[in-house]
Amino acid sequence: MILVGQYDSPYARRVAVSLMVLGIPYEHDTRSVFGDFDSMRKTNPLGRIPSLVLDDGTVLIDSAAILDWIDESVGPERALLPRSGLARREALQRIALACGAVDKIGGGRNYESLIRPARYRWPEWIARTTTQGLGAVQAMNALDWPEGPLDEAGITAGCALDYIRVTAPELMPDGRYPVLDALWQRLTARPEFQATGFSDYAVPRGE
Ligand SMILES: N[C@@H](CCC(=O)N[C@@H](CS)C(=O)NCC(=O)O)C(=O)O
Repeated sequence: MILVGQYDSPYARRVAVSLMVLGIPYEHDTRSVFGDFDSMRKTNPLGRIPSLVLDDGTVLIDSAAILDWIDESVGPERALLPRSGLARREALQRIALACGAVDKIGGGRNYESLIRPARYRWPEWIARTTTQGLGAVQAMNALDWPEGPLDEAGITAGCALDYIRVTAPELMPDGRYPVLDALWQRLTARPEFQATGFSDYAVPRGE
């Protein structure tokens, strides 16, 4: 199978880390969602990442749908998301906060302030999406993140935190969110995170 999407996308990265945690081998297609837009649209009509191309040629799109397929493939004993009940609800809540923070800080603030040409930028929108993203970060910081085997909530939180810390470091200075500092340190030390690390935010900059 082929995972399409660079690891500076926390959505692509959470799929990559999940595949590694489960020991599922994959090839990595590193086309850029911006630089290879026309080619990317042939894989996913939305022109977004991640996609997962299965061995029979089927293309799965959207990280949640891909992770759902992975969990179903490995069976309930190894699935990374609890099957039902309170544990599932709590995990989904954590995933919603982590993905929501990325949507607002990445797809909102970063795209608006880094990609959109300066003359078209809307400061109020940047402020609003930053407030929303940081609301999710603060809510995550108020939770307990017990140590244990990597599951989908932890993987998604780690990818989101690393994305925010690399692309918008001024939003998460050391010490402001101590629970998340410790969680980020613990998770990014894991081999699956080390193997999918990134330090450059490879999107075109607006004028
Ligand atoms: N809900 C989607 C979100 C995917 C997403 O936002 N991907 C970003 C990269 S992090 C992307 O493709 N952005 C380019 C665009 O939307 O034009 C998922 O979970 O896969």
